[in-house]
Amino acid sequence: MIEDLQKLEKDALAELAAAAQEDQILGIRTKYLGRKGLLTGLLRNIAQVSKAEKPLFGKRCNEVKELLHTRIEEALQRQTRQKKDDILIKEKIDVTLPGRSVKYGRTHPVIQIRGEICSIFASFGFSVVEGPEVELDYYNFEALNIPKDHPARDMQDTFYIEENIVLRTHTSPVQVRVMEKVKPPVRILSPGRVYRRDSDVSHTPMFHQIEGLLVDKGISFGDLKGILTAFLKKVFGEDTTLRFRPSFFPFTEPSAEVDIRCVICKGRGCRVCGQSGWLEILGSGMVDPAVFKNVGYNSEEYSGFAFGLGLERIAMLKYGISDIRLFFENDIRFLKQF
Ligand code: 2NL
Repeated sequence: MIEDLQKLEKDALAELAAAAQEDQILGIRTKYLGRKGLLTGLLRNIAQVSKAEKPLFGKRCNEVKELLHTRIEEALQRQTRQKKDDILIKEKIDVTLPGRSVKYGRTHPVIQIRGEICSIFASFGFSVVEGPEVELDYYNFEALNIPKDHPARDMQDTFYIEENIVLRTHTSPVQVRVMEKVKPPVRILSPGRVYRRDSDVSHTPMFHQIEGLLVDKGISFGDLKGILTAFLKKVFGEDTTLRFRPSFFPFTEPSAEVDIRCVICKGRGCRVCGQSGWLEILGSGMVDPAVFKNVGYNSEEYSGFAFGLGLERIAMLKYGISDIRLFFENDIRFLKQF
């Protein structure tokens, strides 16, 4: 019996030394120390041991039980520690690695120009107003004295939603809506997206426009020249030379295009100005009495001027960009430069 006990102890310790997994260790515990385990079985058979040997056998049994119990607990603790170490090695965080940098966006060049122009006119006392991009034919054309047979109203030039609903081709309808609601004096600026069926290096189907309108008693063409000259000198520099050239718009009379001396060649003639030495910047004029009549203003009492310009064109001239489509490709390498 004593020999059996000795063998049991040796076997158990050898099995424990070879056990790597938690369930293997738990299996050894059940096998030897469990209620139906081998050591428990030996103790149950103590009756077969001679009287003289009984005390020694009992003592040895308890010693073996103690020893196995302690060794099994140790093995389990080692196992738990090993599991934690494995996780730490696998999911190690290197705190010395450099952080991931945040990529900053920036304001689109067209929107930068819009901000500049709005602040200049704000300093002249103009307020900024916005309105719908999907507009009634009446506000986009009819109220602005654009006749039914005007080429701008053709399907080739305008996006039609329905027979009487269009994508606005300019932001003038915003100003008509304001004049319908408020009496003069009016001093407003209307920036926004406009849409025309056109597409090449200098035209996109959508572009940004700013229009301005000033209506009061006694406003003359001299006021138009004074305000637009002050404005263009602020955008392109105080030494900018201007030219007011007679033109035609259905909603202004008289009308004038405003050109500046070419910023690229200083007037000598180049590819950008088409050898003319001048750059077309904006269209303008004194509001036509027909438009005043449509909004219920008395053109005997009030007069005013209006103007409109394309923001992409201004940004192209200011930054020397030759293809308008670059503004809308969302290429970060292009946008980062402004
Ligand atoms: C251009 C020319 C212009 C206007 C816009 C306007 C608005 C009202 C009444 C009269 Cl409500 N006129 N706007 C006037 C002259 C020219 O724009 O070449 N735009 C890109």
